[in-house]
Amino acid sequence: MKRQWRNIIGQFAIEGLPIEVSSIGNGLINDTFLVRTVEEDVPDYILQRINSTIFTDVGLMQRNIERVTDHIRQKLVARGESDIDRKVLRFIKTKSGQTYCHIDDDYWRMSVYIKDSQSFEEVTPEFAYLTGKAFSDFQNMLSDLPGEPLGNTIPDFHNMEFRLKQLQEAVRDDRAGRLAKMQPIVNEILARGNDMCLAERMGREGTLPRRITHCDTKVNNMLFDHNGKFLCVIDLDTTMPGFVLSDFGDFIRTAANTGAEDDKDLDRVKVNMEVFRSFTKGYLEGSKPFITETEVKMLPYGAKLLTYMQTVRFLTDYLNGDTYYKIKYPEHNYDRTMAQYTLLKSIESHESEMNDFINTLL
Ligand code: GN1
Ligand code: MG
Repeated sequence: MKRQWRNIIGQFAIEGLPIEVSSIGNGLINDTFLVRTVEEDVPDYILQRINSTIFTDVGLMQRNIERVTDHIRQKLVARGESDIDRKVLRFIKTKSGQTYCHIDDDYWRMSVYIKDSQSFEEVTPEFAYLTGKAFSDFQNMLSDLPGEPLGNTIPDFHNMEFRLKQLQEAVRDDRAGRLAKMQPIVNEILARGNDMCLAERMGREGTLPRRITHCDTKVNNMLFDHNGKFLCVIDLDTTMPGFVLSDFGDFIRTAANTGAEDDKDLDRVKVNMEVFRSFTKGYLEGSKPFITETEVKMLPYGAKLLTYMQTVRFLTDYLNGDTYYKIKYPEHNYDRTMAQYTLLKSIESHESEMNDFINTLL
């Protein structure tokens, strides 16, 4: 193992002897590595380089994560759950007691790698139901987090008005000279702007509450065991105050898409209504203790909103010349934009069917 790795890992109070570091996961923001240890009875670890251009207040983010994981752990203990280390992330402190370390220009953190776990890019309807239940349980457990509200890790992160403003600035500046090609889509996107800012208006009027939300409930941010049973939610960076629509919507956007987030074959991209129905059923069963009727009725809107928001964000990044998301090839953000936009139109065409389904559950 390279000296540079030894130096970083050596900052943390891990058990065992690290022998190998390899890339893992496919997040678009941070860099994630698996650190294997030599001993059989000692865990392996996840090491992450935090993208501090995007997460500008690493201390605040780590404090949020610490509070969230401690609280969930306490709840699981109180319930008498078994196998708790596979149901909530456990972060490793540095030898000086910090939740992250800062070396040269990089910020690093480590957590225990959850044994025998796997992640997926899509789920079967059966597992969507269980995931919906487990996921609302995550929100439910956090509904009585004591103390101050969590900090806003990235201000305005899921604020649609702000995201549209960023798109308008990207259009105005046309920094990468890509606007001409995108103008028709830009027009179609902006035409939906007013409708898509409804949640923000309701938030201001006090008719839609802010709760603790994960804000990145992509299906690949969830771990499952080898039988496909939900274990835990990972990637807690953006856990902060938000609307339940965010988390419901991001799950549908990713797990109920018959294609990939960046599919070049747009014929593959559609909303899978069976996954939608199963997840919704599970989600509503688990969210009963806290969710309001207004929130329930707006869940299909949430699926549309998050897909719209992701279209706007990929489009903005494409127009800006790919400054935010990691890309694997030059037109990657173009393909992502088109795939998300296609999914948005599919969700729009199923919206009344989604609403009808919700009404049958109410
Ligand atoms: C990013 O880091 P990752 O890949 O889990 C992004 C999300 C987007 C997602 C799109 C901090 O999540 O908001 O929905 O990509 N995270 C941040 O796949 O911007
Ligand atoms: Mg992730």
